[in-house]
Amino acid sequence: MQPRRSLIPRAALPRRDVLNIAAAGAVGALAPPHSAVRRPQRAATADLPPDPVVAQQVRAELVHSWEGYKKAAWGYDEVRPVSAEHNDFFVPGQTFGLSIIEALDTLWIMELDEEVALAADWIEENLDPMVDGDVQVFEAVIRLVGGLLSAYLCTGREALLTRCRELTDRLLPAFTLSPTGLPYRRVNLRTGKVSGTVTPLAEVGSNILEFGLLSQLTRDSRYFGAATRAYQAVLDRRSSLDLLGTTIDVETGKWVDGTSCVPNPPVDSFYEYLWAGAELFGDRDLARWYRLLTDAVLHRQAEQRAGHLWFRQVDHSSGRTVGRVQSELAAFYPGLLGKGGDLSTGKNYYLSWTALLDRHPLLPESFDFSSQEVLSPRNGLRPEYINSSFDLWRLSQDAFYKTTGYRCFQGMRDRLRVPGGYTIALDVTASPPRLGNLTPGYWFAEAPKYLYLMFARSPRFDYHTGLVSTEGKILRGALRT
Ligand code: DMJ
Repeated sequence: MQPRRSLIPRAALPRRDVLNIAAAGAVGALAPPHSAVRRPQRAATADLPPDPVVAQQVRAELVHSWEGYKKAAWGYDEVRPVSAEHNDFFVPGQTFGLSIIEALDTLWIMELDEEVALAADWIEENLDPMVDGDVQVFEAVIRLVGGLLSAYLCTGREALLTRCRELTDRLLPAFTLSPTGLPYRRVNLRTGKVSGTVTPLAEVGSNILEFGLLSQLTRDSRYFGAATRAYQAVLDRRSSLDLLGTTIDVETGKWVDGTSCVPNPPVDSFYEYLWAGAELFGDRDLARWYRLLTDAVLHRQAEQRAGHLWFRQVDHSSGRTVGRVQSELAAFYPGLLGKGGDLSTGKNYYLSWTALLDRHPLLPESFDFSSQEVLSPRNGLRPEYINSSFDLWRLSQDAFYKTTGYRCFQGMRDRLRVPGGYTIALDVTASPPRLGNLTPGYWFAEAPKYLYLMFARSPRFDYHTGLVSTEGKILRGALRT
């Protein structure tokens, strides 16, 4: 059976009680009609092996990097695969077993059940939610809280939900101690002391999925309440153009950097979570806010350059152009635009990234779209382009997105695979690319999972209602028998 689309309606959504988990998940609407868009010069379906072959290739590569992590860094946050060392992601000298938490639902989707058990056992026995150190709230939410939630949904192991709640309770002071409701950037998990008064937008508003779901599962509305208060505080501070800035002071509530840089970081997932929160909880306010802000971005920031669509940076009050930089992380936005109802625009933006991929088989971290100059030649083994391939394929069933997603994967496999796993690159403009020495935790959570889901037609994922977070964590649609 073909997977079906799952999108929120553009306008009215039924208001649902976030604590009513049975009701959540039923929201969905038809996609907008398929619109014709420019197609690239290059043949779309050439060189694509049969789906099961690609699925097995992707699974084998995930296993290769997972084995590299296990061998050199088991129990630590991240592996340095070239030197066979480990990296502490959150707090120097402390571990959260980040890669284990990031990988768990990917291992489960790939039916690597012995590895799933190993990972879940480690978490249950070793994860300390009261580490004496300052953790970045945003990263802890999307990676750890989200990872533990999806681990619970995939395995049904109650202890994983308990750990998740313990950890989230330690993060909550970042929200509850704030006079505006905008979260502080960091919190000490042991003492509850907060720090970091200037917070980027993505860090303010990338928690509603995890907190809302936790509220549903525990019947404790404090988490969802904290997330919605933060959103409301931001929306109250939008400009007359309906644009938002980049960073905000959580104590004064004033913008520190008033540039609207959507879809670049550090604002990217703020917008993603408005759409996804509306989808997951059927929340009308979130749907309305997503539409309002996205219309302003499309109106004020979209720009055609040499036949390609990009998004410039503008002052959020005046609309004046202040930059034409595009970060690789913005490559998630084609998929979001599609899911939010702007499929034709999403496809066009995807084609811009695909043209860049033709020139750089490993996408550079950032470039100037007016001069085409590469500003940062790094490649962080990032998932954003493949994330959009997955989203747009789910919406359209168009094989073009499989072909191009696979091409991106080949670019990584041919250049970033090392005996100890997969690594970031320091310079993709060098030939061969100059390699770094890190497998970021998100590698285990995202790109291989999106690719596998596209090609494997997994019986463990509900392709109609399935919903993943910004970190690729499966928060709805894990099919457990
Ligand atoms: C991931 O942690 C998430 O996708 C986040 O939203 C953005 N950055 C990384 C991947 O690049």
